[in-house]
Amino acid sequence: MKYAVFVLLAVTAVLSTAVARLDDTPMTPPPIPGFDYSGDMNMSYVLTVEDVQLTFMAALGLWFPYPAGDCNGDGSINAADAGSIFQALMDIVSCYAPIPTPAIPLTPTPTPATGPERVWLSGNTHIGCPGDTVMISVSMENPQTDIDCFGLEFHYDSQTMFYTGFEPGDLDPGWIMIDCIELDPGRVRACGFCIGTPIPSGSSGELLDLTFQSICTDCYWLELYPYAFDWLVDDIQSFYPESGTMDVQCVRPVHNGDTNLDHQLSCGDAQLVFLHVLGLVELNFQQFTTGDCNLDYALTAEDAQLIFQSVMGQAACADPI
Ligand SMILES: [Ca+2]
Ligand SMILES: [Ca+2]
Ligand SMILES: [Ca+2]
Ligand SMILES: [Ca+2]
Repeated sequence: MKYAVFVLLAVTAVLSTAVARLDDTPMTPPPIPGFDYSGDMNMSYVLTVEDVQLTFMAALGLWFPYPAGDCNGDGSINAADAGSIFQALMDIVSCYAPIPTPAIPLTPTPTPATGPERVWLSGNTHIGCPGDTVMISVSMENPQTDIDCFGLEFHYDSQTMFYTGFEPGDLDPGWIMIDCIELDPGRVRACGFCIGTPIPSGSSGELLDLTFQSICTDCYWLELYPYAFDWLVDDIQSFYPESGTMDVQCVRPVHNGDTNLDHQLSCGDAQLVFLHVLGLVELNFQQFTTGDCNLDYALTAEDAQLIFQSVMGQAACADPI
């Protein structure tokens, strides 16, 4: 009995110490002033995907409910705020309040040097014929870092193609939110986050599969167009962004003789081929393939002659017009 009383007293003492500690320690560290309703949940003076992730976690009770995360300004933090911050990242909406201006201007993050952790463009990097679908993948290698939150931008020449859509790649860890949007012509921004199950360090594979449509009507065969990655943020901010070039390869050539692309066959087409053979006129890849009337993958005086004869009804190009 004496022993039981002692245990009870000891338990009471431990409990009251714990309660006293709880009273001394605030549940939420005080927020930095000025960030309320701005969406900048980690109070870093910039909006990145981590702000969405932390707000989502706050809505689930897994993170401090700082008023910074109350993007829609309705006095509470829930998944809708996370959605609004995500849309703010995509330039679709703005949060209730702007992010405060830092007292000391932020220093721009230098582009990371080459390293084992990197992001690059994989797969087919040919732009193709006008109207063709161009499918490319954003690949990633993360030997050292778990990834549960990322943002990046893909920059390309908007004269060659336009963005049509995306799918998560084979590295998909079960994204809670993921999206890609063309912010400006030639600038696609991608954002995604998950909670609890990151892409584990030591992975290598495709982060995103992007789809474009070629509009490269004035492109020349094998002409090179540069692309670059930019705005690598959150878990991939120290990753090396590999830039490169895409080339033009039209895999659906039509050898119908219509070298000037006016949808009819005339002496002008034969003349254009002849001028090219003489080195007086440069032709783009589409003109080159249509001019190759005899389908020998070369543009010669023979093509000019054959086109001329086709106009006169005495011959025919490999493809009908
Ligand atoms: Ca932030
Ligand atoms: Ca809210
Ligand atoms: Ca023509
Ligand atoms: Ca030819």
